[in-house]
Amino acid sequence: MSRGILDLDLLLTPDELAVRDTVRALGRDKLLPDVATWFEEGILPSEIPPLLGSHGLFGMHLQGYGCAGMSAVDYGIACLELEAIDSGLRSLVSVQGSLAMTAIHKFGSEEQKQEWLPGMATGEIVGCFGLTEPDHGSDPGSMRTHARRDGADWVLNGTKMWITNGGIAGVAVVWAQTDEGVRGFIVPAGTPGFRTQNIKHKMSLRASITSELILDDCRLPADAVLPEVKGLRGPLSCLNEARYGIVWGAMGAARACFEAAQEYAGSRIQFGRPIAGFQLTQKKLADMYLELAKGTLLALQIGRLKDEGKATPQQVSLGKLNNVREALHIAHEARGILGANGITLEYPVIRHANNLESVYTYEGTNEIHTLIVGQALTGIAAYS
Ligand code: TGC
Ligand code: FAD
Repeated sequence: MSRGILDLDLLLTPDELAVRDTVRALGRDKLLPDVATWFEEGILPSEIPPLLGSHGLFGMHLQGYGCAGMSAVDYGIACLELEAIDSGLRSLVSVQGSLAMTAIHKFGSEEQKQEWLPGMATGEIVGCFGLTEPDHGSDPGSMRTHARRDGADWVLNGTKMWITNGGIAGVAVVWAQTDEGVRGFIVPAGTPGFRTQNIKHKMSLRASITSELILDDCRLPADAVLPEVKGLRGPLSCLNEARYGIVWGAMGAARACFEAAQEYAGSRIQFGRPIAGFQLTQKKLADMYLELAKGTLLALQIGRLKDEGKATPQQVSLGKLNNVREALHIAHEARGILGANGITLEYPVIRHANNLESVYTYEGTNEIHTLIVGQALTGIAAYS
């Protein structure tokens, strides 16, 4: 959040402002200086997970097992500040904390929690979350990956696609069809029959590793299954947590683009005056600020509801739908204001704009969240 016309800082407590300042300083000092290079080279340096872990950013809203036990609003603010640097960094935190750790925390046995969560909280172990498949994205209920019993063991076969952190993960949470419905499995890296392959040639989310997970007669012991959930409700309830982080995070990317455009417009002279002095530029900046402020208020409202235990999946969908769509508009407008400079990595705008194309699609596409909101408004499901 930034002061701006509305002075939204007034809505935050001193503790929340302290979280904001800590993560903002981490981003400014340790991440921003190199993030464009990571994006250009398509890498995520191995020291980043432990760095973020040392700041308590993994599973920061979870209780116990080395997690920071912070509020939903604290977590949202951290997502915003990280995504103001790069969506790939927020993705790392979302997938680690809100998807992989949350699945184990919510649905794992005590032994599974003790074994995996402390190392994931420090970032020593990276986790990934395999739901999407090559032929089943928006409709994960049709997944083909399956697990069958063989004595006490489970044997998994199938392919997961577009999996953030896959190639660097020490552990994968993989969702598979079974005779009892969809179940979650903990698959340690190095398990025979399990391998990953990184996806190349991405033009978006380049400072993030995205991979295919291949399970070929991958044999797991009986205690690899998450015991506390059966059915699609399992993965979908983890998605609520990660989608919530995106509601805030998207406003971070939007803020970075808005600030870059505002500053550029003030210093770029054309026709003898700053381009900020043209009415057309002012309309763009006014509209961008308006959507940034409205989206941040939406995120805060959902966060406050979440901290009261009242946030619904439909509210989170409303936030993801609006904030990612508007962040993408803001990024596109900012890119235009920067003229030719808008297409280079010397400025953050094209990087954010490209990243937001992924954010628009993952964690439920723009269309899927539209349909979730449509169903909430009409009572009629229109997915199929
Ligand atoms: P449907 O019949 O509606 O529901 C099946 C069961 O799930 C329950 N449920 C939910 N539970 C908790 N939270 C939610 N948001 C839930 N939505 C549904 C539902 O109550 C039911 O439970 P039960 O016990 O009655 O069986 O399922 P459907 O097959 O019709 O699907 C509905 C739809 C389309 C909304 C759902 O499939 C969906 O959300 N699709 C989008 C898939 C998606 O978002 N994938 C994301 C993959 S992970 C990712 O992208 C990570 S990106 C990296 C990063 O975050 O940075
Ligand atoms: P599709 O489902 O094939 O959709 C294609 C188009 O059709 C979209 O516009 C969609 O909105 C539209 N469409 C589909 N169904 C309907 C409908 N009923 N009505 C109207 N329109 C519809 N997945 C994971 O499991 N784990 C991860 O860590 C992960 N990380 C990702 C990282 C990146 C960088 C990306 C790009 C994706 C990641 N994903 C991950 C996958 C992501 O969740 C899926 O891409 C997403 O759910 C959409 O699936 P799809 O790409 O197969 O598109």
